[in-house]
Amino acid sequence: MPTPKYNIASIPADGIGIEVVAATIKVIEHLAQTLKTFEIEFTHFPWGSDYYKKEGRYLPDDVLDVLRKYDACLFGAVGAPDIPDHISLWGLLLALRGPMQLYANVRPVRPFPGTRVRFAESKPSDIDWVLVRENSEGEYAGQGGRSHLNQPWETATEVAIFTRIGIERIMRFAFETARSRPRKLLTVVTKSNSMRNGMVLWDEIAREVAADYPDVQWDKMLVDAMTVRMVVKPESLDTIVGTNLHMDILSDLAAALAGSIGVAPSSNLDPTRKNPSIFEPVHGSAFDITGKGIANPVATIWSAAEMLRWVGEASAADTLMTALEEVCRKGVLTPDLGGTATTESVATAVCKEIEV
Ligand code: GGG
Repeated sequence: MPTPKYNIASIPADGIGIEVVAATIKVIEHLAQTLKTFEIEFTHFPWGSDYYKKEGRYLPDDVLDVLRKYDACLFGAVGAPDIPDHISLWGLLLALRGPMQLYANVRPVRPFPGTRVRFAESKPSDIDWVLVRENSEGEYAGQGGRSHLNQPWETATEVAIFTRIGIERIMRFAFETARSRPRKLLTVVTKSNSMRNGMVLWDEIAREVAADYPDVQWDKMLVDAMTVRMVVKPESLDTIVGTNLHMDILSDLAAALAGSIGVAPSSNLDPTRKNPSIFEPVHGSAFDITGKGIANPVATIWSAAEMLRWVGEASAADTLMTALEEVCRKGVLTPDLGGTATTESVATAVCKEIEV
């Protein structure tokens, strides 16, 4: 059998995204050279805030055709101090997630070696969650506008769009995810007491889809109550699904509770596989530490392991995760985790550990 080869689009973009993607590519190339069970080639794309300043746009017009030639994308982070966040986010990341229908954003959360759970009463074993974020519609539908500018009655609307097809596909994805895990537990997060249209549709579709998964035990929570449950009863949760905005917020809380956002990975998946999925750390561009060489590469390396799993290299992904965890267990940690290691030294240590 010929050795499989994967072509990956690399979009480091901004700030520490550039540093952690470079470190991750070094690790993945080393993994491929060591294992010799697959080949991988990264093609670099310069899209980000510097490109925007030169070209007046974050992405070229043919970006979707370009990216569809690749098996997957590895993304860094978006955001620059001199560009409003809504311009950079909508110009780059959201301009890819929506049109490519990367509707399932999967964010596993568990304490990683070198981190400690943040709530005094929690044990590390209490947190082992998979957060499933609806990634294509809802509060991020981009609908709304401003009128009566600079008048006392100036008005802004931000319209959340929820479709039956959009809710049903993420709900099925979440039930499948819950079914694949040992505890087969799913919590559906909404806000259907005050949001009486879209959120009620979420509740109705959750009940309909649940009928097809009698082996999955599920419940539903209002998002406000969910924040309390994540802190005081973390062991009662396993797989969690919710809207784009709710899960954006809850996944930051989850990462902080488990230890650090510096180790939190994410996968933006098109489960139909018509478009290349995008793998990226949950964290942003962190320009306060950009250029210092101390950004934590763990979240991006873990995201790249999920990318390998997605393209069909589960065994290589396991090898990488074992090496990554061992490096952190041995105390090779960046300053956000209380260590003195650099981005580069963590990557070098993971490369060495892969050879063990
Ligand atoms: N690597 C992820 C990243 O750059 N995130 C920037 C951000 O602000 N994302 C918001 C979102 O995912 O909704």
